[in-house]
Order: sequence, then structure tokens, then C-alpha cells
Amino acid sequence: MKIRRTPEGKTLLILVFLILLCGIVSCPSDDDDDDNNGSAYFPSQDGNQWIYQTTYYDDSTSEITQKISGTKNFANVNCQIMIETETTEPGEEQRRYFVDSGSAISIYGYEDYENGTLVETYISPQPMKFFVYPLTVGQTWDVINLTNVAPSTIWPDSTDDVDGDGTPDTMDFKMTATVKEEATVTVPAGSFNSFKIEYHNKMTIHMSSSGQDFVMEWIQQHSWMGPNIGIVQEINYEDDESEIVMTSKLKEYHLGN
Ligand SMILES: [Ca+2]
Repeated sequence: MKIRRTPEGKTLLILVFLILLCGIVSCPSDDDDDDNNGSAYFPSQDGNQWIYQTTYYDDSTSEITQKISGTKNFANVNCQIMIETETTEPGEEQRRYFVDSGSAISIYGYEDYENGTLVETYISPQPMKFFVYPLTVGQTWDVINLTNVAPSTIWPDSTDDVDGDGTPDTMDFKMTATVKEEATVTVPAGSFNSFKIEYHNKMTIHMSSSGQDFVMEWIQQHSWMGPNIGIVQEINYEDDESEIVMTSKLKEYHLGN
């Protein structure tokens, strides 16, 4: 998903999960072996496309299209490109850069375009491992695990002086993924056997003013991944599960094989 502001303007808190969404949907690579399970789990062939019905916290709706299209050397890594567009934001496009290692899908960053002009580039301080595969219920892994970094390395729009005392602060940030269950999910595109993955964040800000740590933990998102299909459904949260930011349900998909 694109970077969006929540009602409270907590851009930083939702930025990471927005990046995630793309990686989750698919992530191919040139060194992908046609015989491995990755291509079965993640239909990552060039040209594959998914369309989602999305509902936001304010009940507004839109349609999001994600398409795999080409490759690019991004952050010195040969990545495949996932292009996302949204009906409510004509002219805007986000290109996300992924690698499929054969056992994991990682996102390296993204570029935002407006009417064909590059307006923002984000390189993740660490590749973000959104999937490992094959998925099994109960497995868990670190998506990203950063220690003592400047807040702006994770959230480009964030100040590095979070407590406002004139001295930059540092933070730790860890996102953990856990496969919660295997279940059948019904969306407009049909009913699919899926794995429900929970993405949990823990953020620790080391405040220079007090020497204290500010710690925040929250569930950022649930994704239902359908083997051979892609992301079937996704729900993103604000601070916890009671505050839904957006829900996306698969409407149609076009997979070449
Ligand atoms: Ca400070």
C-alpha cells in the first residue's frame, strides 16, 4: 500500500506496513528456480496482476491494482518490480522492489511516481523479509530487526529528535511475523485456502532528554496468503486490532504460468 496518514497523522507508525503489503503479494527474482516451491507459493511471474477492493477507516473505498512488471537494479540489488496504482489516486504509482531468494521474499524499498515523475525514493535499512516459505502454522521469523538507528532511517518523514530536546534520539525497531492458522477465506474473487500471518511491531525509542526508553508494541497487520494465488485478504491496524485502518479483499487476479 502507499504511504498514508491516519486520522491522527501517525504516518510513521503505518509506513512500514504499507511497504509490506507489496512484498507480501508477490516477489519474484531472476535467480528464481522454476522448479522450486517459491514459484508455487508466490506466483511471481512477470505480468501477474491482482486487484483488491479496499475499504478505509472512514468507510471510503477504492480499488488497488498490483502488477509485477520488469526488473531494476535497486540499492545495488537486482530486484523485480511490483507496481501499485489506486483508482482514487490517478496519476500516482508506487514501485516496490523485491527479491525472491528461493526461501524468502524480501523488500528492499520503493519509489513513488506522480504523473511519471519520481517524487520519493525509500531504501530500507535492512531487506524486509515478509515471507519465508513454505508456510506452516506456528512458524515465526523476523521481518526486520534494527538496533540504535535514527528514526528517519525507518520513517523518512520523521524527526530524529523525537522528544524535542535538541539532541537526536535513536531507536530499535523489530517486526516479527507469525503464522497463526490455516483457514478458508472468502473474498469477491472466491474462497481460498490461506495462511493467516500476523505482523507484530516493537518500537523502542531511546529518549535523550530523560535517558528513558519509550516502548510501544502493536499488531500492524494480518495477511491471508493463499499458496499459488497471492495475498487474498489483508487488514491493517492503527495501534491494535480494534482500530482498523484499511481492509483489502482480492477481487480478481490474472496469473500467467
Ligand atoms: Ca532528543
